[in-house]
Amino acid sequence: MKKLLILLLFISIFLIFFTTAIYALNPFVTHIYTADPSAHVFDNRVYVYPSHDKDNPDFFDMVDYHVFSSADLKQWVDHGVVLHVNDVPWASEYMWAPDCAFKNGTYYFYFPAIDQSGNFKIGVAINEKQSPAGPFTALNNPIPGSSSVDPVVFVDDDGQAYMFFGGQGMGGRDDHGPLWVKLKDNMIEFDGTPQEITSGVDYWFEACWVHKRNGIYYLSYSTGSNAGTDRSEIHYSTSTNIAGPWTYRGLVIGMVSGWTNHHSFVKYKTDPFGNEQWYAFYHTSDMSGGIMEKRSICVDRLYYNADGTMQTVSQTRSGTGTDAYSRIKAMFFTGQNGVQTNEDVAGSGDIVDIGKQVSYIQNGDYIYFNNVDFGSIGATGFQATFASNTNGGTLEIRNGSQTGTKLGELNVSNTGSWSNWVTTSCNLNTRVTGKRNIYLVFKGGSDYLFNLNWFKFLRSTKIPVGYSVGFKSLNPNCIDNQGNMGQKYLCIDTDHNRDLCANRPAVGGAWEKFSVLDYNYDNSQNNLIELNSSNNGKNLCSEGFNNPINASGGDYRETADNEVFHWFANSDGTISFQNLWSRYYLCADTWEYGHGNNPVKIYDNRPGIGGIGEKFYCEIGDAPIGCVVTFKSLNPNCIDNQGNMGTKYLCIDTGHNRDLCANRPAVGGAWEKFLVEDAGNGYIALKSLNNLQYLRCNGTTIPINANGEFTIDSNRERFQWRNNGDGTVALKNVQYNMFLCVDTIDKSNNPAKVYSNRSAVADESYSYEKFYCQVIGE
Ligand code: FUB
Repeated sequence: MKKLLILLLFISIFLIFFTTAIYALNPFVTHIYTADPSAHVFDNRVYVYPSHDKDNPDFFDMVDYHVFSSADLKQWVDHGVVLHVNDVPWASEYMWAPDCAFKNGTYYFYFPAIDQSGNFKIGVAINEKQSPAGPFTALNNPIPGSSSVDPVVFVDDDGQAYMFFGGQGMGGRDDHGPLWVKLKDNMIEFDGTPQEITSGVDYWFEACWVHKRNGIYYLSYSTGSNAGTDRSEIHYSTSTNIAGPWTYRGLVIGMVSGWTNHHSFVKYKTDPFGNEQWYAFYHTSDMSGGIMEKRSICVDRLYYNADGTMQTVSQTRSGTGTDAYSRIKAMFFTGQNGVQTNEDVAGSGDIVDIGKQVSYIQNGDYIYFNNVDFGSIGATGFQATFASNTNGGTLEIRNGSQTGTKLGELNVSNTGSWSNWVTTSCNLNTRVTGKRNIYLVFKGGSDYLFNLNWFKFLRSTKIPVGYSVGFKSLNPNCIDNQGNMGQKYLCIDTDHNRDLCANRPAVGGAWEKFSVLDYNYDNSQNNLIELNSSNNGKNLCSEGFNNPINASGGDYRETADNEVFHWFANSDGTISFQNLWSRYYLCADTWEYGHGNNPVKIYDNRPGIGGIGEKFYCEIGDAPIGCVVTFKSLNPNCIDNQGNMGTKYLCIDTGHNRDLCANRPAVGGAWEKFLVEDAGNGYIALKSLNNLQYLRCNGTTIPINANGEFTIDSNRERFQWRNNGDGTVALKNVQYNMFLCVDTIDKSNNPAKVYSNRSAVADESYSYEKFYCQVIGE
């Protein structure tokens, strides 16, 4: 048994490390062509089951399927080929849009293909090992009675599964509507004869998707050319009964760059307010320059109106966010000035060799990428792959705009030809953290300068000496002094004995700040540091095996007797610490060690979370400078200018007096957009994109937005951005030394003001108001 467990562990590790990691940016799969994404949440991850378009297709002659999964919709794993036509006894070709369903402890993979007699049928392949990532074993025969394409399987709340399928194009009949049928409990047979939906599905062509929300069934589908458009759109209908009748509702996803359109919708996790988050998966032909049979899958947010109707999906390039540390294919910029992307990538070098290159770059041109996520440890380097047959030029990396702060520059020289690709790196001038809009600005002579294939940032392996940081353990089994288990923040409260892993509202919030001191005062070349608590001015020490960090009533060593830690930057953006003297790793107590609610200890080489040392997520409070953001107050008692109470968005309408916390349909919606500007010395200013005025507070009694008291640039007010460590931020006005907050009921319906240390939000322990800041993509 033990051997079996070890084998399974080894296989799991193998699967984790030997699958391809890819990152979001639309399209979010760029190493192969993919289409027709069916997304589902299984085991708290999102799994996507797409078609696999060929690099050199002959119409849609696809032969196999890959599966992709992600826990954050940013970082994706390609689980490889999960089913090939050669392994399907009855199929001969055309492996089209698939889907997957879970029932009876088994994952069922449904796919259409052309059988030996040249007709489309729908097949089932099974994974009985409880793995939604496949691989799947095909049954010997297609589902009896099946025909046509695009099967989707919807399992209702009562466990009954239904298949919707069909298409008017190849494999279907010109005049028919979507087909649907119950599946037997065995999930591999129809329970009856498929029925046709004949009304309420206007413009239907193919590509059904069925989902349910608040008791309403949604049937969405591609229109082909039936809606009179050049290319397919996704429309939808609703019903209170899975059997219909269906009511046509209209457009939900507009045309994409190829003729086909095929999609799915999925609910995944909630935002910090507990609101559901819905996502739309679809495909475009952007990467192939519009070739119909070479498509790539994308994901964007999906929003509903209050009456349950769906808003049209905004198709963005930034998708769910771009990871700074993966290869970002240059052609997928958010926007550009001057460049072209009409040449396929070809040649030799370390390149992403499908899709287009950024070419015909001239002096002064630029491309930019919104919402690039650098995480909290940040980047200190940049890398790019380019080719040039001229004298090259310079690639400037700028923050927020084409004239924003220069973060670094890469000198690009002649590589011998326009298709001889060379990869080069440079250091950044500063550590770049948080989410940024990144501009790549090209400078040089009068020739074309160079072609760009991909770039990425290099994660800092240096410790953030001089920064004030907080640490959150990734260990989910940490027990705090209240006996609560979960991921906790590191803190060292002298008043308690078991606070190392508590969520203590210590100095400035839910997490304790430590100043990172360089042990050898040599710019941390050796990665040795001391951590000085901003709470009590003491240094973190651990005292060796089995002794808690903070035992014996404040038995801290004074700064003169510091403990020194070795900082390890893990490749996944976390860090681990090793005590230089004892050689033990810092870790938080875990349940399985059975120490009965013990405080944090130092263990010797304990296989903590994901390795030898325990992993900590290091948080550097940092504003997303250059990004456009919105703020929603977590204060449930905010009253707007209509007298309505609830959590509200921040806005500064000069036309009204009490709009700071109103849900005002301002620029672009119910919320106001602010540009985060760098105001120097680590401070920011917030500029409203509504009226181009700066957010100002004017002290304790004057409301933010009274009497048009806004002034521009020279009088902008500076705020300190504060990362609360729980997904929220607070804003401190540094002129008045007070936190921004919106009015509460106990303040007699006044407009928003800046109060000092006010117990705003329901939780009275906070002395500042929390805002949920959303960084807007494009
Ligand atoms: O991928 C092949 C076909 O293209 C699908 O089955 C259709 O829905 C269309 O997307």
